[in-house]
Amino acid sequence: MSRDLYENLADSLTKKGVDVARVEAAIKSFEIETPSWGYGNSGTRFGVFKEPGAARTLHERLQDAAEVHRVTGVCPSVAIHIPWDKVDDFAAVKAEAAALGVRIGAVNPNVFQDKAYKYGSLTNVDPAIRQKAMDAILECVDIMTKVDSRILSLWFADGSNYPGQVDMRKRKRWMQEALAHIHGKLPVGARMLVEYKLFEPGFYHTDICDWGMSLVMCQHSGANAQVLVDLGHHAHGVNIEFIVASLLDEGMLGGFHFNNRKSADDDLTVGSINPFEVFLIFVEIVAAERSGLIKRPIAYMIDQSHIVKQKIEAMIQSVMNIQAAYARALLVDWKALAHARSRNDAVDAERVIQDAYMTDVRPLLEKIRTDMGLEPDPILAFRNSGYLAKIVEERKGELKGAASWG
Ligand code: PSV
Ligand code: MN
Repeated sequence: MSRDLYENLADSLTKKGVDVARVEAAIKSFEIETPSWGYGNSGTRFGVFKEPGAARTLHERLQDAAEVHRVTGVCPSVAIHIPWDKVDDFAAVKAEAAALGVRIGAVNPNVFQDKAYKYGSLTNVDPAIRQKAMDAILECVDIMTKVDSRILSLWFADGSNYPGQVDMRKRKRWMQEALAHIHGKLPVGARMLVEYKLFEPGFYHTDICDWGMSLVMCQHSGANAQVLVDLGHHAHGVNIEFIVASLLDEGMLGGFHFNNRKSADDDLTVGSINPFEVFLIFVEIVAAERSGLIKRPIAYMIDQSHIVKQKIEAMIQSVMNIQAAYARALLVDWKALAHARSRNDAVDAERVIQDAYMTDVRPLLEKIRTDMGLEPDPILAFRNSGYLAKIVEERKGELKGAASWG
């Protein structure tokens, strides 16, 4: 890192009235959760593509997550997906994670892969299958207690493909009754986050298709239910930052699944296609923070399974992109923005936003990492560590009973 670049940046930011020490402290305490399923082999609808060294078990997935945390310093928690990460002894998993320097974050019940769920889980027309899904989710609630997780993260593939195929209103009732029941079983201090997705695998309708439906479900459930925004789950052109602002205003933004879409639910690296959108989302979050609107921590989680990029590198790159977006949002000149808005001066308002967005925050982030005892470039730190060569060597062959995406 060039110290000069940092000094110049800090100088010019201070001149603009930015409290650089505060910005640095905010970035240092900003944590991002990585997903266990991002470290194992995954695929497209057309097949699973195996990557040398890809994690085969929860144990190996935790090791990889710990490596991401080691080089970034800001990823101390790992989301798990059940049954992909199902093991016999979750108390041991908690201890193992702690020994690796991480902890278990959100628990995600998978009620979409078992053949029984072909026509839905909690909204299946068959009460026995609805019960099966309920049992699977309550098992996850149990696991939360064992691993000390505070978040149950819910996504449902439930939907239909043809007009007339299902009774949509009945299914809405089944879903809201089930979610309210689950809410009642949450461990003390825990929250459930309800994710929406506009389509896939249902192409005619999805039971929880958008943030409005998620919000309705949360409102029917109770005080510990909030909406989860997955950046990949919107139609083209949807203004996600407005959704974020609205949910923040309602106190209903629970968390994110970060990724980037180009065409559909592509799982691309967050900020790879539209970094400006990620920045604008953080502008809304920082604005809400400044207004004291955020009463419960927002869960910042990545939801990406990479095939084209090396999985661990892609995860590190995602973390860096999120940090950069947040750092830039912290540089917005709020006074100037308020002034421009009060005069209906759209040109000046946009200039304020652009000014923050165009700032090269890399020297700032590098300096922060150095302060934290890290290498300034986490990707290079990973590449130079020899970790990848080691896991490629160690993880040869399939493991019996190792569940995964593929
Ligand atoms: C569904 O597309 C989703 O976004 C949900 O969050 C799942 O849990 C995750 O992806 C699994 O890949
Ligand atoms: Mn998701």
